[in-house]
Amino acid sequence: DNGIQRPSRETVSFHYNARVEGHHFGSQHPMKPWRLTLTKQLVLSYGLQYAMDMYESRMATKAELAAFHSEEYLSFLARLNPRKDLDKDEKHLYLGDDSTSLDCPVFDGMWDYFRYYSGASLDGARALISDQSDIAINWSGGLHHAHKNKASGFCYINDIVVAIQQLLLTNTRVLYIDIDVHHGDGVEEAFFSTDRVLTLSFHNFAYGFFPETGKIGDIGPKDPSNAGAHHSLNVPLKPGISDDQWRMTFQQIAGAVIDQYNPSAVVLQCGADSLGGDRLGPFNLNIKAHGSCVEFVKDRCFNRKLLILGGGGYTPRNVARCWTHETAICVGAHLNETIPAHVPYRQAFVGAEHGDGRLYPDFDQLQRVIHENENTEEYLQSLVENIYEQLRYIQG
Ligand code: ZLV
Ligand code: CA
Ligand code: ZN
Repeated sequence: DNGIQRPSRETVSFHYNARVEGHHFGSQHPMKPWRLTLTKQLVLSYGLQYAMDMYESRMATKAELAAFHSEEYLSFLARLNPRKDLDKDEKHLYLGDDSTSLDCPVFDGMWDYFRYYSGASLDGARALISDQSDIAINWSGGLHHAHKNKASGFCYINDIVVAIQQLLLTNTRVLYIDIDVHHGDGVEEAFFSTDRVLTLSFHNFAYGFFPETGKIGDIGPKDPSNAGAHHSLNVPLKPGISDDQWRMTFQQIAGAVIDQYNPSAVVLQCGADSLGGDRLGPFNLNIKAHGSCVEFVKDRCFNRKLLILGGGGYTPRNVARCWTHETAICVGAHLNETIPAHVPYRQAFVGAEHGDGRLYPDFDQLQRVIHENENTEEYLQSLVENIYEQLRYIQG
């Protein structure tokens, strides 16, 4: 014992504005902002609001978003509404061609929706910078595919990039970790040429699986004199990864990256589409395995600022379970396995197919589609060794 005392607990702040909830991408679209209603209700029913500072987030301004996005693109988004006849070229330029623009439809109130989820990430980043908070949470954010000039994969505004830009005002190095089942391509691209942000994405990689980028050898600019060389790291996993394999791979890699890069702030995107039973993702993870990443990063990042964001997640009851569990990890609480009787929408969590009113149902026993595990121990070990090799070029 060296006599140095650990302050008893970190201050956790929760950034949310319920006005994100009422927005709809369309009835056939997998992205349901309603999952945020369910998450909020579950967090409140467990009483977690008494263990955190709760902030009603404000809308980000256009000027704040212009730190990353172009003025032209933002003006286009601000003018969009479903009753407007769109110029075909402009639509193609900003929302993609006719097949991809189904991913990013035009819907009512979209500009407000973008500014609310981005405002919450910015508020979180500022609470960390001003030392009002040690761990800031925004489950409505984490929209990692948006580019400077273009919407992509359900993401129009990249709240992660603007939040990281904020953190860079007072932090020399920011580490971005992304456990959404999709590759965090927009964030990687935004910080491709700098060594002040290291991006690390774990994702499913397969031909035909969106966005089809993020191979193990994709480590940043090829030109070694570019500061960003070696500062993009990717862990391409295969369908069906087990809880134990995930924990091992994540801890070996994230642990080594944190130690080597030594950031003063970490942003963790917690996309819940890496859970078993997700409508889009082919992984088999249970909630506690997903949450083990938050636990691990929180422990390793004692004395560093931590921004926790949402992301994908297409089976709303499991998204709510997952992010409630992860909120509890942040505040250091243990939650009862039985979901409180008084939670609104409790029926979403009951019934044999919906997890019997439990917080931690065993997805292997619930899933209708079981994704066979294609990850061998040899394959995963080769990924870990490959990353260790890359880390020799990183200076902390
Ligand atoms: O979770 O989409 O595969 C962060 C995130 O990472 C594609 N999109 C695109 C490329 C051409 N295709 C097909 C376009 C389909 C448009 C509608 C769906 C509709 C119903 C059910 C599933 C999808 C869908 N779209 C599944 N995967 C896609 C991906 C985009 C995935 C974005 C993940 C976002 C929030
Ligand atoms: Ca990812
Ligand atoms: Zn995703």
